[in-house]
Amino acid sequence: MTESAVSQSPKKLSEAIESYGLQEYVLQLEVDGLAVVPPEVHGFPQARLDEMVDILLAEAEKMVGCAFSLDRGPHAKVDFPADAFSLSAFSEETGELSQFLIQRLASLHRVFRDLAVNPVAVALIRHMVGRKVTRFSSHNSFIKWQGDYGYGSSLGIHADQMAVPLPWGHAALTANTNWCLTDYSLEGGAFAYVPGSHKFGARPVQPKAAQMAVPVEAPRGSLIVFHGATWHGAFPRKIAGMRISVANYYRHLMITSQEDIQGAFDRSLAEDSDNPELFRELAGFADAFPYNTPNQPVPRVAARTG
Ligand SMILES: O=C(O)CCC(=O)C(=O)O
Ligand SMILES: [Fe+2]
Repeated sequence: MTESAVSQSPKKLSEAIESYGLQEYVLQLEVDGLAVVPPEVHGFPQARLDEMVDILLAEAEKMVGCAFSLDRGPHAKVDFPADAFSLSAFSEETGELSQFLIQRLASLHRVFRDLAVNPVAVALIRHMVGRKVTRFSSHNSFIKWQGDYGYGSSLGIHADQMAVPLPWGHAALTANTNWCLTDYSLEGGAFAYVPGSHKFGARPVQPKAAQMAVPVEAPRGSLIVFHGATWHGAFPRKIAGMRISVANYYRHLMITSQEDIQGAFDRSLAEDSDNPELFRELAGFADAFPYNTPNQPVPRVAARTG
């Protein structure tokens, strides 16, 4: 790793925070470990978020085998594989699952690549992780419908950077965005989180974590940004219809990514985005690690003189 690859540029970072008027969200992230950014601040058009809903509903139908609609959810009864993993696996409880993920969104359609480089989202994430060291981890959609169980009584509370050994520091090792493509309400299965928990420097402890969790109620089009140490999960969706989000998850470059974007993503797609240069950087295409051929200079015998 070269010195320049890890050096920070706080000046440019604070310029980004200032030029987009993000000071109040930075403060919220410091205090609560989470901030909700309204559409007029992040600037990603509602029409393009609605386009995502159409793409995701069509993709859900392809994957599951029945139609999905916002007011009804799946139009047929669906079964999960017996060993299906869900966040409720953090507890011993079992129940009927009512969500799945659509993964690798940046390969699916340009609109998801544009969302991943939204300058406001990236500025806030870089504020927590570091400007030059922020990379993509994964781009997934949470497709959720009515179901009393949800993640069970634990609310699936976890911290995204939980696999990293303690102690954690102030800087986020990972940081996340959840774009609300539909309204978030308590009854509708809102995101759940524990304000200030990013400062606990600890993994969630139950049942305290679920008792302390509050819903993030926000209209569709809102952007939820949160620190990798923030305790969070979701409430069950008690009402008919669907809750859809896009989770664009970011990481420090020394943390492994969820999706193998460096190795298995069609790099030409980066050029078909709002900001190819930023997409390439966040995708880590030019990073020194991981290497798959030796990358260090090797000395050779010097030319012999006489
Ligand atoms: O909305 C949810 O169900 C949880 C989202 C989540 O845990 C995440 O995006 O990391
Ligand atoms: Fe999470």
